[in-house]
Amino acid sequence: TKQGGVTVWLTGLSASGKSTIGCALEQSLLQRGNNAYRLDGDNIRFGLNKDLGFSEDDRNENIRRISEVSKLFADSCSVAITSFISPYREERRKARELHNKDGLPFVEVYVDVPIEIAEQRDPKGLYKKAREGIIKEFTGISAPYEAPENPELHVHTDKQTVEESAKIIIDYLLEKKLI
Ligand code: GGZ
Repeated sequence: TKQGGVTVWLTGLSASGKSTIGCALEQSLLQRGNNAYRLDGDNIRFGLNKDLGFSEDDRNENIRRISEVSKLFADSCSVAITSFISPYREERRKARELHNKDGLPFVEVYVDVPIEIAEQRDPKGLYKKAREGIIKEFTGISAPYEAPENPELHVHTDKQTVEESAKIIIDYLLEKKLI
């Protein structure tokens, strides 16, 4: 039978590991012969959403558009993998609802890491700039992050490797017969 589509929605702080896990997940899906497509800041915030910044309104519009696009990919029988902070619970709920009303499955994955560890990683020096007040409204420092209460999956990137986290997601998709 043909693969059905699904959206795997990764949420978590900056430097939590969303993009890295998304890449690993995409690779293993493609190797298994599944269609997969990754949406992340590099292909969305510099294109479709280049008019948006990081105010609460802009983040919500960012997530709304990404929800619509991921739904289209899922509808085309692909595994859509989204890697965005998506800090607001209500907007993630709306993304789920948008999928569910079209009968498309939505798998929320909380990519969890203590903020201290994310701040130590600071691969782009953004936490430092946020502490210095150079970047305003930075998630976890001067803007909220509302952790998921009931995600389908919860991975801890300070305790699990990228491969382990990706495998947890693949195993879930297999168990639920979504791939
Ligand atoms: C949070 C910011 C900010 C502010 C720039 N707050 O680690 P990164 O660099 O590569 O990922 C972060 C990315 C967040 O964009 P999202 O589209 O995922 O955010 S949201 O879902 O909230 O709309 C970070 C960078 O953009 N960045 N300024 N103020 N992250």
